[in-house]
Amino acid sequence: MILMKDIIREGHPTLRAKSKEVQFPLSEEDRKLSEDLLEYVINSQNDEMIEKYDLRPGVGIAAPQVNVPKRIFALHFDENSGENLSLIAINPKIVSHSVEKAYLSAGEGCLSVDRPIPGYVPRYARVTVKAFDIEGKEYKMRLKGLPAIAFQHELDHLNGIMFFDHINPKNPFAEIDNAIAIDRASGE
Ligand code: 4LI
Ligand code: NI
Repeated sequence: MILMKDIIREGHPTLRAKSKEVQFPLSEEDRKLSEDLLEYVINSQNDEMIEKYDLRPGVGIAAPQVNVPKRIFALHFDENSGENLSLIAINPKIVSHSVEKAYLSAGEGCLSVDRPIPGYVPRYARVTVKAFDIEGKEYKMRLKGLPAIAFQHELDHLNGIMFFDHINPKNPFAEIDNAIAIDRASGE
């Protein structure tokens, strides 16, 4: 299982690398990695598991964060977050997006960043995405709210981009044109 000690932090070069496409059928290793990533986000939202293994909560984690530069990430939102979505995304892409933007009014956090970095992170408010699951089946879905934000945050990891790269350095809380603020962790 993935623990906090397995997660690389800001400054590690893998977080700035462009991750490689994954080939199908998935190797046993890639399958295990995919399942471990999803298991981490599920466990990280469970109070007993947090306490027992000293996990930091997250809704998303990407393979490069465990020092594997492959295009895989996992997202998990349970009912309490107002969403119900659990996915492994392999070779993911955004096929279309809204003109409207969105940002978390509380800012973004990242399992690979140990300090709070204040500021708005502009994202697309709605995205239509495509990815492959572990069986190699392609799926397509439309996301909004926190899932849309998290998908873009994790996709950025596969391209060596960190959330704070998007923060306005002059004024981290500068108004973002044509954007909606997401206040609750669930969005809307
Ligand atoms: C406990 C159990 C307040 C501060 C509000 C916690 C279950 C921040 C928000 C959670 C913030 C769960 C989250 C992300 C933010 C802040 C991620 C709590 C886990 C809220 C997820 C990837 C950015 C995603 C909304 C600096 C590790 N997650 N909060 N940002 N939650 N969580 N991100 N922002 N301010 N990061 O962090 O998984 S996109 Cl579900
Ligand atoms: Ni992150």
